[in-house]
Amino acid sequence: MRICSRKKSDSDLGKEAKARKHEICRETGLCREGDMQRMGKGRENDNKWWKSAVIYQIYPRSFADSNQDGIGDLQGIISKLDYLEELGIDAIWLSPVCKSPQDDNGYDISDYQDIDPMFGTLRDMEELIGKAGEHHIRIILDLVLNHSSDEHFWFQEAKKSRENPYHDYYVWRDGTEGAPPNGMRAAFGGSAWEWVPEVGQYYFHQFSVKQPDLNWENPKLRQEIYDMINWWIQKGVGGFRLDVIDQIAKEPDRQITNNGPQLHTYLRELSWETFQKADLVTVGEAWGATPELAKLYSNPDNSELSMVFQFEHICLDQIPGKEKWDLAPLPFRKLKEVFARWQTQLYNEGWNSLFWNNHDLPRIVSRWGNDGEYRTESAKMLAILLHGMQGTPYIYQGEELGMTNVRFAIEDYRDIETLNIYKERLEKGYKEEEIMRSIHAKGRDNARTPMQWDDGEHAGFTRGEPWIRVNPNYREINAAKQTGDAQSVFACYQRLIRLRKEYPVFTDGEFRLLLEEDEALFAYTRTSADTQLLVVCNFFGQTVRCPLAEQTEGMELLLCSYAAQGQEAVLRPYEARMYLKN
Ligand code: TEU
Ligand code: CA
Repeated sequence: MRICSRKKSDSDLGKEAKARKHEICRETGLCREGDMQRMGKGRENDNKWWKSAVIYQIYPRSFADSNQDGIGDLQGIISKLDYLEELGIDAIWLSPVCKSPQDDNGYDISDYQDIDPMFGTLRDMEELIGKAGEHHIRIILDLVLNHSSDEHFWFQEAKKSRENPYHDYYVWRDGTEGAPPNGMRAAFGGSAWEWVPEVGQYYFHQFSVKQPDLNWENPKLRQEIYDMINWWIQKGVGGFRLDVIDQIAKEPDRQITNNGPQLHTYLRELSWETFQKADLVTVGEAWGATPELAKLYSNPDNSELSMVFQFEHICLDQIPGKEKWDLAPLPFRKLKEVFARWQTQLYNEGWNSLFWNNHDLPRIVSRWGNDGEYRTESAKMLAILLHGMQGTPYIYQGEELGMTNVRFAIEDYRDIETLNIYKERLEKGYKEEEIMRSIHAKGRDNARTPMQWDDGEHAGFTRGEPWIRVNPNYREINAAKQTGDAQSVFACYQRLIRLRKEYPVFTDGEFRLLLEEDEALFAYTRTSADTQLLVVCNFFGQTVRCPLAEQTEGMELLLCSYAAQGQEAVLRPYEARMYLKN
């Protein structure tokens, strides 16, 4: 059989024997309980490397193009390792590079154990892991385990007949054409059910129709996944990001998508069979996480994951019952409340991830900052605010330069979600300007325009025709202009990364929110033993009085978002200051 017989080393075979033994244990339910008890004892995560690490996310197709076909690739990343080492990051999270028809830019995988030719070969991946290691950088892969591509061998088989051994790898329901099992909708628009006449059934897909959901209830499917992950661990990767992990335990009959009842049982088994065998970082994408749930996911006993990406600070402006495209003002006081709650609740009981951006989100400087007059100051302010908190910070490519959103015409967008929503909303009668306003504010392509390396053609990303247009502001905003400049956004990120290595208070200090009621300032302290960090940020475009002037007396000013020194008693527009008492 294709999947089982190839690409396996001798040591994999030993693991398989062990895995088969586990399979029997799982069926009897005996040994797993013992495993769980053993795992529940320690605080294995207390001194992990990833607690003081900073992780950089690369969206490979938009990072650097080595062969001038207009699409970024693995050799392109290898050519930029010096830049990343200069920035100081510890690990790279790579968005998916496995074989894929690219319906959703690689989040639709057709072979988990091969690289898409668009990005290079398996040899290139091995070279990247090795060379990154020489730069003290680990490689974190993106595991898409909720669904595969419909072009995956498993699905090709699964849709042949109900008796096919792979049929049960996916989620099927009987029905008649035109009458889906229920009214569930897919995240990218349309029904979540797709009819396959050959088998007389519908398959379930939470994302595009080319992303059929995998059936985690099937132990055979789970075992295939563990074998695949262990194969990557043996290649020397530093960890994994787990795509929409809170959706794997879906129960469509009860209309449950995320946080299904079996979720944490699956995660503990997954972790036990794979991640716990090595010293890895694992981060699950969990849109539906609350601090309570995050404590389960990131329990210090290491039974599940290192941490999750939660989105409460991102979804603040989401109107209940509406879509993300329905724009509403950003609530500043709520932002403080949400960060403070996560910082406080996970202290000693879990671990936070810290991020403003990823490949699905608009650029933070265009959202909470000011991407015009105060672009540099506000980009630095947002960096200082986030990197002073407890957790593992993530930087999304270009964030370290203060890259901004774009305002393209619809023809220039490439993202499946954007194109679908444009069509859907036009049909529903929305005005074109209104739809475009939403896309400009929230569209995922804001994050996906090519990395701005220099002021040459296509920003130095490619000499070919880029797969998506470059942001026209690249002559002003680019890496070449910032790397040698001590006042740049880049230099600020570089400094923040170094500070985290230098002072343990960044990793372990206890968080306390100050000036809770203030309408313009976000301020907090981090305290451990005899060290205290104090961060104060003006989130708006007006100069305000700083009520903390007394408290900062005698403290060392570590970092400020302005080049020129200001007055102690006031904060200029988007001014952030970070102080230390040692
Ligand atoms: O995203 C999950 C997800 O639900 C949203 O981020 C989604 O992309 C959209 O913004 C909802 O409005 C993950 C990946 O990060 C994303 O790129 C993939 O498209 C998606 O899963 C499917 O794999
Ligand atoms: Ca290329």
